[in-house]
Order: sequence, then C-alpha cells, then structure tokens
Amino acid sequence: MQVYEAGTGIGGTWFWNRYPGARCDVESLAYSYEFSKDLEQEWNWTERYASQPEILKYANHVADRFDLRRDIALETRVESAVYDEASGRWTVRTDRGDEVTAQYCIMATGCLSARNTPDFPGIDRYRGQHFHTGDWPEEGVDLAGKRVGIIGTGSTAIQAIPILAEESGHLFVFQRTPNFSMPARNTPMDPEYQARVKANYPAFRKPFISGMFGLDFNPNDRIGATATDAERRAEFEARWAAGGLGVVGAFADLFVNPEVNEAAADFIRGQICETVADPEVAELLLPDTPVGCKRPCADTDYFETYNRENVTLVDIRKSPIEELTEGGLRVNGCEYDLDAIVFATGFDAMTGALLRIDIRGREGRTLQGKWAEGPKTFLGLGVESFPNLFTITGPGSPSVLANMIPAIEQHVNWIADCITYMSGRGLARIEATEEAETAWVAHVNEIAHRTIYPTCNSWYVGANIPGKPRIFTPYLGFPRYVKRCDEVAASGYEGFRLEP
Ligand code: NA7
Repeated sequence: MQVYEAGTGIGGTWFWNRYPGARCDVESLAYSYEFSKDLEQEWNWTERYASQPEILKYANHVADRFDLRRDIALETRVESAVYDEASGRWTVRTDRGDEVTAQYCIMATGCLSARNTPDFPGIDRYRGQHFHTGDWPEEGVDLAGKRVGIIGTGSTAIQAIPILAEESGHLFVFQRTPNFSMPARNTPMDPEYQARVKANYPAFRKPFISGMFGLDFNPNDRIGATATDAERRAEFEARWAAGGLGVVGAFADLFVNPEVNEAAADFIRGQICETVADPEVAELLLPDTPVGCKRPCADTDYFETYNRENVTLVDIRKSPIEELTEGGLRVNGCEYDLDAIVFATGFDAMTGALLRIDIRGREGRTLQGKWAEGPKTFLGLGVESFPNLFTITGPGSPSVLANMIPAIEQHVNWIADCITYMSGRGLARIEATEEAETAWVAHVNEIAHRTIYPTCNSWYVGANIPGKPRIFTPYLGFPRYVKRCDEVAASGYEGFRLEP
C-alpha cells in the first residue's frame, strides 16, 4: 500500500483548518474511531467539543499507535490516476514525479478539502496579508492592532469571528448570507462522564449511528405539526439551553414540514434579536432560509461579538464586493482599508478534490467529462467506467450529513471487505454497472427532494461555486444507507460487475 498526502503532516481537514477557533461541532467522544477498543479506552478528550489542535493530536496519535506513517508519503500531491485496461492497473502520478501502479485506487480526498477563493476583481493587486481559513499558517498570525476583514459567514467564519475580534484592532465582517447558529455551550470534559461512556462505548455510539444523520441531535420522534406553539417553544428552548445543534432535532418533521421548520427559524431569529444590541445589526444577521437547509452552525459568542465596539458588519448581499484594491476592498463605492483579509469562503465541496485530479478510466473516459452535469456514483463508493476505483465518502454517500468519522470507517470497512472478497475468489476487477449507478443517483435525489434541503443555495447543492451543476450530492439517511451497503456486499456485490 502507498498513501499520498499533499500536506506536510497528516490529519486532512484538521491539519489544514488551523484558523483561530477551529473546533468540531460533533461531541469529541463520538467524533472518534471505533475500530480499536484499546484506542477508545486510552485516549482522553479534554473538552465536550474538541478543538482543532486536539483532533490533530489524536490523528497523529492514531498514526503512531498503528505504525501507519511508513506507508505515507507527505508533501506529495497526486496529479493524475489513469486506468490501463490491458494490465487492469491504475497508474498514479504525483507532483514529485513518482509514478506507481496499483490494482486498486482509493480516493480519500475529502468532501471539504478543495478550497474556494472567489475570483474577486483586483485579487492580485491587494498588498496586505491574506489567508484562506483552510490554509492557515502553521505558525499563526499576529493580528494585534490590525484592521482585519473576513469574507464569509459560514460555519468556519462563525467559529473564527469571535476570536479574530478579540485578537485584532478592528474586525470588518463582510456578510453575503446570514446563517443560523446555535450556542455550542462547550465545556471542559467531565471525567466521570468520559469514564461512564468508556464503560459502555457501543451503547454510547448507538444513537449516533441509528439517527438519520448518524449524529446524536437527540432526535425527537414527536411530530411538530401536531404540537402547540407553547410546546414547540418549550422544546426549542430546552435544546437551545443544552447547546450544540440539537434545535434541528426538535421535531421529527422539521426537515420536511416547512411550517415546523419556520417555527424553529423564528425561534432562533428571536434569540438573535435578544442577543444583538443594535437592532439594525440584528436585522442584518437574521437568516431567511429554512433552518438546516444550509449547514447549521454551533458557536461560542458569535452573535454577542457584534456588540463589540471593534466589530463592523458589512452587508454585501445587495452590493457585492466590487474589487480588492492595493490597501483593502471596495463595497458600494466605499473603500475599507485592511491590513489583512481572511477568506472564510469555503470549499468546492463533495466533488472539487476529485475533479482537481486528472482521473481517467476505461476507454480514456475522464471523471471531469463523466461528471460534467453532476456526479454519478453507485453508493458514493464506485463509478461506472472506473474499475477498481473507490471513493471514500464520495458524492452520493451520507458523508457530510453524517458524523464523518463513523461514515469514513463504514466506507473503509466496506472497501476492505470487498477487496478481501475479490482476492479470496480470484477476482481482479470490480466496476459499478450503469443501471445501478443511474438508479442510485435518482434515489439520492428523490430522498433529498422530500425535504427542505434542495430549496436554498448551499454548498450541498454546489451553489457556492459559479457554474457548478446544481445537484444535491449527499445521501440523506445514514442507517438506511449502511443497511443498503451491507445488503450489496451480502449479495456478492449486486450492482457491481466482478471479473476474474
Ligand atoms: P461555507 O459554509 O461554504 O461558507 C462560505 C462563506 O463564504 C459563506 O458565508 C458564503 O456566502 C461566503 N462566500 C463565498 N463566496 C463568496 C463571495 N464570492 N462573496 C461573498 N461571500 C462569499 O464554508 P465554511 O468553510 O464556513 O464551512 C464549510 C463546512 O466545513 C462547514 O459547513 C462544516 O461542515 C465544515 P453564501 O452563503 O454563499 O452567500
């Protein structure tokens, strides 16, 4: 096995996203591997929601503990992967000039790893410091006394803004779309709670794995449509007080009934108005999309930060950023002098990392060509015309709508079992069939269209990248998905063509 990694270290998302305030909004004890019972027992998390440095430390611990580094080539970016039909092997080329062949090629390139820096006019002219949150300098950045601009108000910015406001002289937040955010209420880990979880880890993980999102939003079976206003409010309030993303689990129909969703949205808007002192600023911060339609965020003092003297919110919805200048940027004819600009502008999600590699399958077919109108996969694991290529948390799998670590483990286990099955039977080639792929893509869409998800401009539908085909790519329903994957494996990989 040979692993290639572009970074100077391992950890992926948690290696690159070192911006101030970076933190996971899934509970630490659940955002962890379960393949090793010893690992589960020996690692101690220090906070309810782990910070980026702690998760990176965990990833490094796992690499050392299981002696994984010897197979990993760091600072090596894969440029192309080409399938040769005659030999049945993939040839992988890297930016260091390596050229290796392999029977199987597994893309573990991540759902949110291809950074998006919008092509603002004048972007090359700007002379100040500038950073993308997904490539934050390892040594950190001294912003003391500086005038700093941050573009974007997604989950990343919502975590970074409170810290940047504390660290900088003045912070200007350039907001295109206001977002729903809920207080994380992060706390130091209670050692007794951690011990109780470790005493029966499988029982702790169960609700995470059986919930629709593979996450424990403490999902409520109750239907919101039949609850009174007072009952709804009580449920939202309890969840708001508990912290985390629980408000989106308040009622079983919150993602399918617009009226119930609107009640949750109204509740959160009310909280924002109560928190933000200046009514004009509060008004600008009120989201007008359904809750959860864009990725909901968990924060620490996000809305409170707008009460600081040194924070200015600039609405760029109606008047977009006109250009970057030598000394800052211009909006609506007004120039903002900035010593530093932070691009919290997200990622070319789900497909970006794969499509930035030149991947060629049978008959020279390119993945770029095949996915020109949107990604097509079977189970988000295999792609027709691309034999022996697997995608971990690929488009069409739950991935970003699940707890990523169990979602990744489920794919790794499925792929490992598949390869074992193949070699045990003298099989050399596996490829998704066109029929299975077409039916799966239709199924992913059909499920999504029963919900509020496709109704707003999120990265789930690719709306943040100009020109990207608008397709809802993640699969909704982690438990149903796992069952389907298990059935496919048990049936001898129905939906795939297996050949000697
Ligand atoms: P997101 O959620 O994609 O947020 C990016 C933000 O940047 C969002 O507020 C965008 O506004 C804004 N943006 C993007 N392009 C522009 C342009 N051209 N002009 C102005 N503003 C722009 O990325 P994050 O990094 O916050 O989070 C990604 C995921 O990582 C997160 O959901 C977690 O799952 C982990 P928009 O909303 O598109 O109007």
